[in-house]
Amino acid sequence: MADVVKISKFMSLVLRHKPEEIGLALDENGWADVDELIRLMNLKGTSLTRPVLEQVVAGNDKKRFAFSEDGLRIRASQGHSVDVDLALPPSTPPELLYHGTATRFLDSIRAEGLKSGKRQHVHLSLDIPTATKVGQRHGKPVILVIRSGEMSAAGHLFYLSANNVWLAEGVPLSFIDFPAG
Ligand code: HQG
Repeated sequence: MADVVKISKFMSLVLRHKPEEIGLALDENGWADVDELIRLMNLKGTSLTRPVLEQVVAGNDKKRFAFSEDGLRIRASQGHSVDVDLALPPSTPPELLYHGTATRFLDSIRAEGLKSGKRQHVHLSLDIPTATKVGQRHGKPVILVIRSGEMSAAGHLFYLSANNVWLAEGVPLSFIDFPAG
């Protein structure tokens, strides 16, 4: 099992951030050829076969990766820093979404809103427990409430990733509710 987690982490690196690490080509929509991925991962010392890859994709806790319909290509469903166009259609978000962050970022967020930083999008969660886990990765977690319905009505676009993460290009301050105190 540990191997599966290790492979998944390496796949996140190459499919979201550094395909060049193994010499992999991503197309403009972020897809990689499955056989090529397997070949190059093996060349870099990660033993990977199609059945193991299928296990990594199906068993992944956050469903981070998806195969194309014909099963010939694979991509990360969100989280990219490389410039790819996931070609997701804009979707109408629920009235509220949540962003988990760490207290140490609050001053900056209060000054400029949520920025996507190195990634292509700001990631928003459907519920508070998920947002709390996201925030915990950075320090003491704090949950911001995003008035996404209002923001969408004001013309800002939202996208829903294949693994149910809401994505926005940024979140202006006026749509963020900070916790009291
Ligand atoms: C913060 C994981 C200062 C932002 C998760 C966050 C997610 C600002 C950090 C996915 C800021 C960026 C993404 C501003 C935003 N000033 N800090 N103006 N605006 N920030 O890791 O959302 O496990 O790039 O609050 O589950 O934490 O990898 O984004 O704390 O879906 O699949 O800057 O990664 O998924 O951190 O996480 P990140 P994130 P995986």
